[in-house]
Amino acid sequence: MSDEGELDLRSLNDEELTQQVHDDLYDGLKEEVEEAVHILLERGWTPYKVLTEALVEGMRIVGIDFRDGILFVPEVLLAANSMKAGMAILRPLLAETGAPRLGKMVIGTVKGDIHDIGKNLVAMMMEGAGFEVINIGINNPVEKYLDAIAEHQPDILGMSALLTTTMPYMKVVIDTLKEKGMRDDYIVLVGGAPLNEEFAKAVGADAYCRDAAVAVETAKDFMKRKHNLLAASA
Ligand code: B12
Repeated sequence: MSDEGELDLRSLNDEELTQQVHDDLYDGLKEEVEEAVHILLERGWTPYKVLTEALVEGMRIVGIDFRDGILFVPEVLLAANSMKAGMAILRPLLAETGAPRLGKMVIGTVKGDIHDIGKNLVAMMMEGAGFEVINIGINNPVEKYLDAIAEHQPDILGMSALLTTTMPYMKVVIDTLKEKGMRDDYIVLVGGAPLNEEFAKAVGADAYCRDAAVAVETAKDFMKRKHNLLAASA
């Protein structure tokens, strides 16, 4: 929709409004996306439903047209900023569970890679599930991961990569952990669109997670195992 912003978003039903969010995200209309997120929440949508059905689905469509050469970097940047604005509204709501802390995670995108939407989404969902998350941002060389691990002593290390050229860097980080005899002290989860399970296994990660919901389930699983092991050895 490229009209003069005259469209009254409140007059749309849920389905039309969701469609409109996809269009507004595509067009990089940050304020419209923010308004629609507020309206969907007011209508009783859960933050998770808004996140997945309105925002993530919208970004998926952007991804297809980027791949096909219909959208270019500047447009995708605007879309990404709109997505982030929507996520910023949802973040405190998702984190508001009051659940007891399940564990601690350090998460960051690897060196050479500046994609951070998926990583931030995982961070948000993990917080929402009760994990303490230290998000170390994008373009992280191995030293940054090591510093964060030393400082925060997490249970889980999460690495994100969206490029086939940057995903091998995960192995550099894991190999460094091995060299230092620290690999088994952490649960290493990896994610990003070009990865898969075989890759995760090949680089020595504990698991590949295809999305944020799987990341939460996988993290909980591993934490349960860790506690059982600790209990057994006590
Ligand atoms: C948005 C975007 C950008 C934005 C990034 C903005 C930002 N702040 O993130 C901008 C415009 C900057 C960008 C730049 C580039 N991009 Co780009 N980008 C995308 C796009 C369209 C969407 C990515 C996204 O945000 N998806 C939405 C989120 C929610 O999904 P997600 O990232 O996959 O994350 C989920 C899971 O993967 C998983 N997950 C992710 N991380 C982690 C981490 C852990 C620990 C776990 C457990 C799970 C997990 O959970 C997440 C949530 O469910 C993708 C297309 C695509 N299909 O992925 C291309 C894409 C990744 N980009 C691509 C390219 C080529 C580039 C550029 C090289 C373009 C250029 N010519 O400059 C640059 C590289 C910049 C760099 N050095 O990093 C290619 C990569 C191709 C390849 N095979 O390597 C893609 C696939 C597009 C394409 N088909 O051509 N890009």
